Amino acid sequence: MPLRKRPALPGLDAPAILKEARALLAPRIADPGRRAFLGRTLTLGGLALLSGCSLSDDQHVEQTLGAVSRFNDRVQGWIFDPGQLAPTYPESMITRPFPFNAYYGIEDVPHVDEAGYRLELGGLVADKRPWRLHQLRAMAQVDQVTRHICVEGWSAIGKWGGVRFSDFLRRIGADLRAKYVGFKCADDYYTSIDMPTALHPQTLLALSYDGQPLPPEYGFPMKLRMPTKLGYKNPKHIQAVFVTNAFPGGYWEDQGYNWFGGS
Ligand SMILES: Nc1nc2c(c(=O)[nH]1)N[C@H]1C(S)=C(S)[C@@H](COP(=O)(O)O)O[C@H]1N2
Ligand SMILES: [Mo]
Repeated sequence: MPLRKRPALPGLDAPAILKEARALLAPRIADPGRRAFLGRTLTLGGLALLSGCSLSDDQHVEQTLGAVSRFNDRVQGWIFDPGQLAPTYPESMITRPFPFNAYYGIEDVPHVDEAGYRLELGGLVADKRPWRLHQLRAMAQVDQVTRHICVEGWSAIGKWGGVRFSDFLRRIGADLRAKYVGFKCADDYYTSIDMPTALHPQTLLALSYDGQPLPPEYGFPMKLRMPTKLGYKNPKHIQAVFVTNAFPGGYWEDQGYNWFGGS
């Protein structure tokens, strides 16, 4: 049992709450000295002040950690440098076989049929005509060998090819001043990203994996591949793309994962 001197808030696990708050705040503090400082100085009172929420019960704790996470989104958005590139790797470093992950097992991977497939467009987009795969293949293609980092504790290097997402957004007349781009997937997964990341030069609407059409398990017919973001921000089996100023959330983000999810 951890020794607690003054249980100021009976029923609340203070060390656990502070640990989670530090984890939400720390990734973006580059200087180890300042990270350690945060580790020593963040108290429940400080957390309540920072978030503007009282910590009187579990529901308030949830709200507070949510507020910390949104604060972290703003900081990450603010320090995100649209010109800074994520590392790329030689093909000899590709992880084989590349790991599969989803919120279900590999036996439940959706198999999308190319003949009937249309990518739907919505929101602040001038030309909402749906797209077929061959139209995307006709656009300029880029290949990229980058590292995918999953919060479940693994990372792997893979090679994705496809259309620069910024080219696609310009082509459909997306409002590039809008805040968010949202994605709906064939398996009920959904997520959303900030516009600066959508326009980042390494953000790809990926149609291929390792030189072959994207296999079903890695997201056929297409996934959004962003080496600047954690795995759960990279939607597979995209069915619809929409541009909006209304916060769209995401499958894991709505369950508490940090929304910005930078890597
Ligand atoms: N449609 C969809 N996209 C998804 C997921 C999912 O369950 N469904 N899982 C995410 C998570 S948590 C990870 S780590 C990666 C895994 O991609 P991979 O199978 O290519 O390794 O997909 C992301 N995109
Ligand atoms: Mo993940």
